[in-house]
Amino acid sequence: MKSIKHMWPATVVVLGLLSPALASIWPIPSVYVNGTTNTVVASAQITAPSISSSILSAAIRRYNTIIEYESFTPPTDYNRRPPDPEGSLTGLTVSVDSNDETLSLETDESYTLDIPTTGMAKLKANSIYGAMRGLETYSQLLVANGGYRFVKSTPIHIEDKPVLKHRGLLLDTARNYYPIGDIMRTLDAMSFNKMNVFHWHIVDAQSWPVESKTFPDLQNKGAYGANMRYSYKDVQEIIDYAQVRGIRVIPEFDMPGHTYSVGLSKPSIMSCLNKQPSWDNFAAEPPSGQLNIAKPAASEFAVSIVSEYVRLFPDSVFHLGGDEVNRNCWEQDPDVKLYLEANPEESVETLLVDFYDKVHNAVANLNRVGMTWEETLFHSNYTPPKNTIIQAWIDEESIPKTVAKGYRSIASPASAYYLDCGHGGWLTNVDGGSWCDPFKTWMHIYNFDPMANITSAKQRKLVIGAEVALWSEQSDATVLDARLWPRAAAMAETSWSGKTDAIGHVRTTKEVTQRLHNQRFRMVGRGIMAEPLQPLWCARNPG
Ligand code: CP6
Repeated sequence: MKSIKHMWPATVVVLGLLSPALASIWPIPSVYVNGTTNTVVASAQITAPSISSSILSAAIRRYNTIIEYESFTPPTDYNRRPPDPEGSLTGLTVSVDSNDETLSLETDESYTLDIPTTGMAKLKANSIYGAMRGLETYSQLLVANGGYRFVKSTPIHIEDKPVLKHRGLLLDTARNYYPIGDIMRTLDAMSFNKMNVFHWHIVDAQSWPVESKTFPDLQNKGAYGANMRYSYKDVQEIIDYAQVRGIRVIPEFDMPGHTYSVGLSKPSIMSCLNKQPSWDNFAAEPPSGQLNIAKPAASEFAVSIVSEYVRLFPDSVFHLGGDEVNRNCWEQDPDVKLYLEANPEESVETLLVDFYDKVHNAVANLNRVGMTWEETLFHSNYTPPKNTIIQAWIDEESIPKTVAKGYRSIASPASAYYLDCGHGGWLTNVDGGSWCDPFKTWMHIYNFDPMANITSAKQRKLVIGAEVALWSEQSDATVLDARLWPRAAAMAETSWSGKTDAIGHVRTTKEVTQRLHNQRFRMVGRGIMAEPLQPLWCARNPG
């Protein structure tokens, strides 16, 4: 990059140190250079003369609508005299190097945005998805005050790109059902925060809401009810809705544990189905039930599930679950016992390794990359293929441990990123205050560093992402927005912008509070029922 100082004689500031009145962009861009003019918005209209991507055109229409209807005054500006109107903005032109619509882990999301004191703003990106991120930033720069709309402190030069490539949100739609409209609103909110992966924990022990063409009874018997189902068409709509927002959908079919709902239609391939009341000797949660790993039909079933759903979900990553298996369930199973008597060289451990191997091979043979919870790597004798993405959740140290083994890691420590653990004493009589406190404040989330305790540059590169998780034992659509937002936005910023600013200063929650609160108000204005962080008074009287 050319010298910023040379190109921009006006004040050169790192945004992280700016007063929130100047700009309220969330997540904060990596390079932000500004002047001192207050540009009035004559037109904010976005145009893209040479763009052929229908996905980017749709994004431009969407942002034109947001911009047209949004008249957002950050609460931090309420008590401020409107700036003197000076320059005049006449719109934004967007250009991209490529109209390729492929969306993957490797997608380049960088962009540059220039807003002059007078004239047309310019947004440039390598990919259409980078352009989308820039559109979001542009929309956030427009503020209303005193009857005008402004972009304050122009000229503005922004160069931006994410620190982590995978900035995800897990939603569990099996413990409780979420209508697709609520999922779509969640995707909207993710795009407002530049998040790019919807990890759809679509099935679990308690229900199987998604249609299966191979085994229709999975859904017929496994969904909670006729109006609590996801058809192929619903899934397709979610995937399309996500893609036009630059969001990948990674499906998770959690196996061999967490599968009681499979037993409703396929009891013959199950172990320890519905052991009541001693379910806790057999499973992490009631109702108990795991695929019977001694039966070839069980792994064949698992492989059929992978083959079916890679066709429905186009993303190159497919999540196989693999977490929280209960050995006792298999040790007590009569079929497993018979099998092991006949095959004394085998054990529950070898059967489990075999199972993992079959599903991971199926994923590889279908040209997908496997993703799995950390137990597959750490709590079994299995060696996953080297390209497997390991989602670390049990312990914060699991992330450094994963990358030390040479695997790519997604940071989802329960201690920081589980928005609703389900371990608040809801079934197990565990009193609150365990290692998994069910409520984390946005500050706790913001303070967590996915790179903590990883010093080697090579290993830091293997931390490719971070994910917050909303497990739904105690959530459904009635509480969705407030459980997620703005807490998920805290991780959205640390995963996009990193923990430090351009001069190496670690951002503190104190410095970012007002800006996050402004983002919360922006989200509310856009239809997301995010929680307040503080009394409105504090936002109006920052300091
Ligand atoms: N369901 C599934 C869950 C959890 C996991 N997998 C979970 C475990 C512990 C806590 C929260 C959630 N409810 N399928 C673990 C990945 Cl504290």
